[in-house]
Amino acid sequence: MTKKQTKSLVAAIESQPTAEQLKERIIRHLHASLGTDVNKASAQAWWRATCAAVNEVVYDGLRTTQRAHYEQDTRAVHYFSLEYLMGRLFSNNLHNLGLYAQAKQALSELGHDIAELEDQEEDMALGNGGLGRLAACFIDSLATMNLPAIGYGIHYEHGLFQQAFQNGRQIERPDSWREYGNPWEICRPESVQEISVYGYVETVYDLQGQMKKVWHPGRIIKGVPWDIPVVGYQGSSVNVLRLWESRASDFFNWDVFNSGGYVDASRENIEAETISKVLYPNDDTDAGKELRLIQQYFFCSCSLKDIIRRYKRSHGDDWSQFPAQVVIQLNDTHPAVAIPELMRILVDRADMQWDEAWAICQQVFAYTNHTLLPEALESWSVRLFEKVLPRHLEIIYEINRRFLLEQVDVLWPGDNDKKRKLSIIEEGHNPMVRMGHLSVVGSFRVNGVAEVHSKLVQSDLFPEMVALWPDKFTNVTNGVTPRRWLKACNPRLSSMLDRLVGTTWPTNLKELAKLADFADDARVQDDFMAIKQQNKADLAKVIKELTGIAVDPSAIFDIQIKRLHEYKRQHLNLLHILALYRRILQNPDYDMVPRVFIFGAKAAPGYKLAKEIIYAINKVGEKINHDKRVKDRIKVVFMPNYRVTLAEKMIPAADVSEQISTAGKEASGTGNMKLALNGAITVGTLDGANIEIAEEVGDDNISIFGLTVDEVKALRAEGYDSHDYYHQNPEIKAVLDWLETDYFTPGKPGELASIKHSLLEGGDPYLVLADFESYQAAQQKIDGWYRDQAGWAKKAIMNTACVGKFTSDRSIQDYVDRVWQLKPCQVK
Ligand code: T68
Repeated sequence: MTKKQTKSLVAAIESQPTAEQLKERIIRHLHASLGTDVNKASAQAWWRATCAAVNEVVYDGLRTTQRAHYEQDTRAVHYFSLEYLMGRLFSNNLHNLGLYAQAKQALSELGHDIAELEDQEEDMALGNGGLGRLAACFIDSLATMNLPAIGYGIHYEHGLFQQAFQNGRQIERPDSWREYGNPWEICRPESVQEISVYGYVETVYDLQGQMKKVWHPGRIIKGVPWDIPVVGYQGSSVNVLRLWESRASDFFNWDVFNSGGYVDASRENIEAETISKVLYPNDDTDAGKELRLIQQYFFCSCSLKDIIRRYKRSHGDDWSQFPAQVVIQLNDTHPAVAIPELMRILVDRADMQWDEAWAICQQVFAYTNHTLLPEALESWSVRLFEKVLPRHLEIIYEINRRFLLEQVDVLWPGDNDKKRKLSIIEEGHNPMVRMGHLSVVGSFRVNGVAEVHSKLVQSDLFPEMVALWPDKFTNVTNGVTPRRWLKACNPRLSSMLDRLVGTTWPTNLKELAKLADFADDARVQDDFMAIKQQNKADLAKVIKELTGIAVDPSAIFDIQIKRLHEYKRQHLNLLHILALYRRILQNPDYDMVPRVFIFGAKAAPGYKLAKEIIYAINKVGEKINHDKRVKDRIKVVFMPNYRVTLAEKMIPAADVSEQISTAGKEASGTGNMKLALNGAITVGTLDGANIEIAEEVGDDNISIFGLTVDEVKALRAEGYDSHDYYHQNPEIKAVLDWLETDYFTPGKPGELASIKHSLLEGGDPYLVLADFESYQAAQQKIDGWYRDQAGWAKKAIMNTACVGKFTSDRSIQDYVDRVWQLKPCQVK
């Protein structure tokens, strides 16, 4: 082949395929990869063949990116997260590659509707909620911004459970997202790692009389990496998400066999394959289970070894450049065990002095806090830690000993209270390892995820740590990727934006501000409302299919989508619905704009009250939806199996966004950002990122209610008694008493009583009754606003125009500036 021919071949490979070329590739893959034919291929086969055709482009980008990173020996961020809530990748990859239109045309010429093929894909639901989805948005932004990055996590066989309703109650079914394989992942047997757990530690002395610790593991487990290419927008970089699958190690079987009696002793221990079997379905509680600790250690150890292998390829045994090349972001404390693991590798395996090793650790790790809820703060029983990771416990003790001696005792000499409070080990009958403390001590930077949250992390959670290291703490407000959460999910609005503000907004979301100039323009208002109307009509069809409930797209679509939790207060929403219903029954002509209240939420399977709230919403909905007297002024819909794919259909159709957590409890929220971006008006408390959304959109364009963080604290301090509200507000009393009757559960009185009890005898820990009246007023405001359609359109437009700050690209840039100190790497 001549030089010229080679050049043109490379150009052909690298250039974007046309619709015609895509068609050829799809058919080729139908034959050569799927072993089927156009006449008999199923929709699934067509989808897979299209994925394979797309992957030809993806893999090109992957190779080029990896070569560029290797040749330029770039500093990279390593995002450690136990969760990635990716959703579907098909249309996302097509959009980011700029191939959506071509693929749509190619498939249509082949007789297939692209939307139908999209439905062939299972959601990749390897996460619970906000934290996992944030990780997915971040890796999208990292690739788009050409930043060298790799995401590390677990290749769960079963992601978050699938939810169905049986007589209104949540039932869970296992999720099997890759039962028949997944076209996006690549197995990398050449990068398998082995990790150890259990066993005991022996103290030995070498020939120089130096003491050494030798860990004799009880079990060795193999970690097999699966790579998911992460395609940046507009064909920039293609980074990787590397997920570890656990397998039994061949080596281990012989070891155990040879050690005789050990087999019996270890029988109770966790089987290797179990480790990556299933995602823990708790989004905000710490279960403290052995398998969970092993999951955390398994992926941290595999990932660290992977990072070190790659580092050594360029730097051999010279560790001096390690902190310059590697930064590791801990997504909450879940991967905090990486800190003692890196210490173990450096001290025990690389024979480094403690001080030198610790200096490296403290330059490499950074920690993001996502919650202040006490029940979500991770701590592990020392006894369990010792059983699973005996050497790591010793290392944690040593980290703690030095920390208390060299830091705490220097600032507060002889102050044992301070030591007790700051110790990584919580003393007591059952001593615990506090993972938050470990994360702060072992990191060079700690951030919260919204301004108010970061302040509370500093003032309420770690005030003494701030005194020790004031510069360690910072804020990075969360963001969402506008590629998935506007461009791909809301094509109608996207085209309108392209026309009005230009086409660069997907990578420069502040451009949306130009839309504000059109907020008073009657034509633009009409177009905006017409698009919303069409999106609502689309959602109405989905609602009908999934629930059988007919809803009118001209009603207000009022949406609350998030995990079910008392602090998120879906039951506050429910009480408001009940109050409206009661008003209608008392006054048949009650004047309100018709509203469809739409919920989407999974409850953790073991969270009883959350499940009761789902049941109550379903039962109240059944009654109201069938009550002729309501005359369709209220509909209540609970969408089953809420997940990323459903969010993509609901968010573009929302008029009202419910963000009603108790102030101080929601670290940030990200659904609030997605909904505002798509022109929904927020009914919200001054909590998390709601505060920053309010700052951006202005008071006229958001309906704020409820106690502030300071007022919540003051009310608690003076002694909150929810009974006062029950007795003083007849509407509250009536709706709570209603829940105790059999009105919504004929023949079964008391079935919904647990909500009332939690709000009265239970003390109403999330101040639902305290905020009720103010919530009603905020909802009344919405009703008034909606009556003026032009006024509403303006508010909706202003929401889209003003939330450019909340792109995850800005969050990532903040991490780059405040934490990672990374440079982009131009790939092409
Ligand atoms: C969420 N946290 C925050 N946790 O609740 C939300 N927890 O305010 C914030 O916007 C989001 O993180 C992103 O910062 C979670 O989603 C979990 O999912 C979780 C999972 C396991 C254990 C504890």
